[in-house]
Amino acid sequence: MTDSTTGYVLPKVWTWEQPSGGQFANINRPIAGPTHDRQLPVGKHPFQLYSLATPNGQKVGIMFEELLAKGHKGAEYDAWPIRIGDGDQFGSGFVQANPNSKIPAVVDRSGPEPIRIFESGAILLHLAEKFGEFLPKSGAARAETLSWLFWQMGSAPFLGGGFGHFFAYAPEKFEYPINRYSMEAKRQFDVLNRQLAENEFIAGADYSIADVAIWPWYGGIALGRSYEGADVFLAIHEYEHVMRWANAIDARPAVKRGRIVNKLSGDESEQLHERHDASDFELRTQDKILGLAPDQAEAVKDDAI
Ligand SMILES: N[C@@H](CCC(=O)N[C@@H](CS)C(=O)NCC(=O)O)C(=O)O
Repeated sequence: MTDSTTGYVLPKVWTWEQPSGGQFANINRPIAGPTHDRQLPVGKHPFQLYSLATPNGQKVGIMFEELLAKGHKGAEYDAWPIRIGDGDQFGSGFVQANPNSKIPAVVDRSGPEPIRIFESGAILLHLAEKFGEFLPKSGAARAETLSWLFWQMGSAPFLGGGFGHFFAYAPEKFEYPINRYSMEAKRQFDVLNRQLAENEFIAGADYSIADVAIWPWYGGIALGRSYEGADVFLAIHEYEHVMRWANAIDARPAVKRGRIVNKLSGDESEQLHERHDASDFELRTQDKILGLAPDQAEAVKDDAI
């Protein structure tokens, strides 16, 4: 079947022939599994985080920092960067931690046997249950929190993989998908706006893993940090309750720390490539590392591992 407008011939069976040309096309492939042998590093703390500070990655850095801020010393973690643009997610060690080859992945080494956890929602749930924080124990409040957590897991792919992809990353500006996903993105912002008109936080009166999951995606766009120009394009300022909430979450000290964990781009003072200690936020952001003489900078990096 040939499309009369584009001339595209729809084959009977799809085959993988060449990268599509969009940003990140070189890391996309239609098969799973490892492409190369590479073990993951393991640090000294009970939790090992393998991630990157994308919205999905930020959730977990924020969660660890919130738990530590509450005094849970058992939530100490080492955070290692996974350079998805270089294909680190297809290394054999990472695939063992996450057979889906996507960041974030966590290995919980606090018990007798290491436990792998992948999918950011599952990681937040694991940590919330383990430390008894940011998730009500039972009843309607727990159901509400889990509903919003899973809302995020189901909705954000339309925001990121749909709207964000076609607005920012696709090789051309295609009107049809931009219209389709802008409509859905705005509908989702309206869902949040209505909820936040009645509630201080996403799932009610208390800050929860629903906020931790939703803020990096929706707050990121609201605060103009994701997909340059998307906040204006989607007229996000009209969602006044989302704006109020996005700014309030952004002001939390643990969020300020957690969102820069494994951040490899942007302002150097907001890049913490590896996190092994609370002092790293003060001492080992890239501006600090690069401000040192080269031999001292190497010493700082080596010492961090
Ligand atoms: N549903 C997953 C999505 C994870 C995901 O899509 N991660 C992206 C970065 S935000 C990734 O690792 N992409 C690399 C790739 O697709 O190869 C989660 O929430 O953990």
